[in-house]
Amino acid sequence: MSSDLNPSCDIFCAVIDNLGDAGVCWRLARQLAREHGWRVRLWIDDPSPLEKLAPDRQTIPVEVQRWQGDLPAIQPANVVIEAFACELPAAYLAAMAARPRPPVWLNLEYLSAEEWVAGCHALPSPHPRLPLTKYFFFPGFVHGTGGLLRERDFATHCAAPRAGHFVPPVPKNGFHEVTSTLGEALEISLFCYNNPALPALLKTWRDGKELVRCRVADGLPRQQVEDWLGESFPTGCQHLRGALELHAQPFLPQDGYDQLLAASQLNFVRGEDSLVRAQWVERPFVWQAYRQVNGAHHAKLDALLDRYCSALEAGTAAATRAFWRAWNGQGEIASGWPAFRAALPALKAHAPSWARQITAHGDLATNLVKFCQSKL
Ligand code: TRH
Repeated sequence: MSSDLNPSCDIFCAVIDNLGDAGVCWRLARQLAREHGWRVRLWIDDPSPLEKLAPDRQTIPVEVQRWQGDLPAIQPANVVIEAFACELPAAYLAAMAARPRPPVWLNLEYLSAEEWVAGCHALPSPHPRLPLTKYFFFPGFVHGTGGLLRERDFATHCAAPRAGHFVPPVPKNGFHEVTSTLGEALEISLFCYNNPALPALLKTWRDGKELVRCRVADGLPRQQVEDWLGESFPTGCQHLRGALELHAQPFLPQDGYDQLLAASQLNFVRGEDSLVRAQWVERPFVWQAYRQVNGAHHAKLDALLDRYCSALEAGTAAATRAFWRAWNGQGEIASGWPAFRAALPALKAHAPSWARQITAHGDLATNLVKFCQSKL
């Protein structure tokens, strides 16, 4: 049994269909190891997303193990984190129950701003058969939740972009460097799921009076822009259509993506982890929630809007709600753009106090360490 000061920790992660499961688990593992001295093993069924999220992960003191089916007979850690209810291997669960002092067992939940989250955070759930108790650990924006993932050195690593991480894409395959004559551009980053509102938004920017420079993330965003362009748009390529300059951005490591967000004036983000990062860089942002079949993502969207807009002037709040909802399939995006564009200076001014407000009750890793220390 290691000392309680630097416990061992097993994090289990099942990669569903995007990058966030691996993105969140890697970020948590890295922070527990680097900032809290925990001895962390990350058990992940598909480690491939880590290749691009964290190419430097060999330099981080986290042991990454491929998890497929049952694990070999191993000694469970002092702390076991089951990410997003991924179901622990049966043999591992039995080994947990066989320990003289069972591990602290947490289920790391998905992020939501909804009111009910604080009431469910840290609730115990006794195992029906085994002498084990699982605790629900909910990230969140308010006191009484587990807080949000944020590294201690966030401000420094974001302030000084490291060479090679975020650089404007160099035109490739003979694509000429495009330059526009409209002067200063509105710098936008685009990271989204398939979004029916995107073509209308691209058209609005193309036909507008202001130059918009949009850095398009690889994957679904780039494919949708390529469809809209009607011609190839490979990574590193740039196209100019009217007032819209489109850059096919290479996928960046997580720290590099933070720097892209910080270098932009408006960030379109999605899911969970990029949503949080967009708030740390203190820029206006638009969130596309991960679509849920029963439409539950609309409640998540409105819950975050309620909190985020509560301190905003009425016109800014209304423009933000209308545009975010249109981006999530509720309303017409083109008509929402002018008011939202006009609200950007107010949203930029709001961003620092919002970031302070949502970090006021501690970061997720530190809150998790404190919770576990109270149980070890
Ligand atoms: O990829 P996502 O849609 O992940 C989603 C969510 O996590 C969602 O909650 C979950 O239910 C679903 O997966 C299964 O969005 P998210 O959460 O923003 O994760 C993307 C990660 O990719 C994040 O860590 C940021 C990172 N990223 C980079 O590191 N570099 C890049 O260039 C880009 C565009 C993203």
